Amino acid sequence: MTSRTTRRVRLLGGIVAPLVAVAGISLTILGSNPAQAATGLAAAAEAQGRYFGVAYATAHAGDSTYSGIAGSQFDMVTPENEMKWDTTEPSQGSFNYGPGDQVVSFATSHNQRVRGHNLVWHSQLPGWVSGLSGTAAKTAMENHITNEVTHYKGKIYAWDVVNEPFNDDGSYRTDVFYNAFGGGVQYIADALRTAHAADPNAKLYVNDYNIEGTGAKADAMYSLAQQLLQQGAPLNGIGFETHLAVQYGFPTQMQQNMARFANLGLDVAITELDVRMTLPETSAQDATQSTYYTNVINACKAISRCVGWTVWGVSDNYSWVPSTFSGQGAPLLWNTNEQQKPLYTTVLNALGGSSTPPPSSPPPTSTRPSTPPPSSPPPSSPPPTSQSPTGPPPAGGCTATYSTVNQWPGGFQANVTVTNGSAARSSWQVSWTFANGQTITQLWNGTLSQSGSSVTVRNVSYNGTLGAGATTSFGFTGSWNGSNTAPTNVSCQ
Ligand code: 9MR
Repeated sequence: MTSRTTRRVRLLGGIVAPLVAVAGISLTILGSNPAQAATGLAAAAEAQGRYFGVAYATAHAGDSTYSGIAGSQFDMVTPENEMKWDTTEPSQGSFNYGPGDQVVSFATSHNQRVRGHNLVWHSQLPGWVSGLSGTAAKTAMENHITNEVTHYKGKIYAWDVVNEPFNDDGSYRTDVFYNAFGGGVQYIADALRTAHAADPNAKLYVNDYNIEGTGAKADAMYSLAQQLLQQGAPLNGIGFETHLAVQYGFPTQMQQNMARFANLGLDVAITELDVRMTLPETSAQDATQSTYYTNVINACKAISRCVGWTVWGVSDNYSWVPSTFSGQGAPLLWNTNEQQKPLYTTVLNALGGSSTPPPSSPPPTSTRPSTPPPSSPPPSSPPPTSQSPTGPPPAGGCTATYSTVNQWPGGFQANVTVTNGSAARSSWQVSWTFANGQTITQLWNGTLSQSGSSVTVRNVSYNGTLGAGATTSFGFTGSWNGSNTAPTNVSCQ
């Protein structure tokens, strides 16, 4: 967001577009977080199948309070600036992944996943790119995406492939990419396809601000999502930045607005949450801020396909707000002295957590929803089926449970939960043979090999490590013909 958006534009309350369930769209659900128990906000989010993330900046890595909070309270990390074009390809063909690698390494060492931010954006764009046109611009965009996504392949849970494509009135920003491809849908579809080719397992998002509530900009994003899905572009989710301000009101019908995107078969996520106010901080503004945070937590909790929240920074002292909006600040959960604010407890409670958990409570292990939302695909045929192993997992072994979670003519979605035995492990693999010649078309949170009817799925980098008794899961969509029985020979090792 740039200074031109110094005020949250109050969008006129519009009519919520009819909720549309589009037949045949591949569903995506997320895999589990790492097995190590999360604490605080992350634990509370995980307990109801979501994540709680933070924008992390390597510039503050030397501040141990900052790093300590970032490493312990969150289970998802977004690099605040380190993966943007001006850092990663400052001159053409010269790539710099040092800062981004540092963020990935921080996340890995704290068992956190990473949202990649971002690949294509009009801002923080080096001059050599803005000066291109036509084929040269197209090639530069595709080359940048391919290089960066390939560099981080297997390490990124989700990419903001295209960031902030719209003006506040819902028209496209006519940036270098829009101009080169001759339209918004064209460059965004191309960017998504290019990213998908480089890392088929990463979730691919379009991300923007001022689309949280209903209005022209949200409608424009909705129309874009529909067009992308209609042409089969690999779009998995929409990011709602959610930079709010107490003085501009809460977005109109946020939950309903996000739900219509989820009902297209997409994930939705709160990607850059903060709520600023005019300084000095007052108790009245604090109260409004608490209400807004609570509303945002509740809006996401009410939508099955809302996968999690990310706050845009740890503490007020490092927030982007004061330098962008003169006289405003205090938008985050820790204050300028990096002390927890009462707002922290408000958010924790809204998530369903408690700041003083009973010592006997077990840490959360399995963290993802095991079923897709009721609103997702084309429900037609038979009820979901599931195949479960009997008895506890053997010591040193693991078990896998296969569930058909949705099925429609010619297609289906399934989920496999892996439960570790009594010995910690760093990798796993699950195998089975399909009885009816089913073919997997897209798989997430695992690495697939399928030869004829024989399937083997191995862990990906972020879900191989499982403590004793811990669980994780992967999912996939597939095609079937004739019948689609769940395999009974699922093995885990
Ligand atoms: O927080 C980021 C700040 O440090 C940068 O100076 C700024 C540059 O544009 O970008 C900030 O992050 C933005 C994010 O990448 C995209 N959405 C709006 C965020 C706040 O401006």
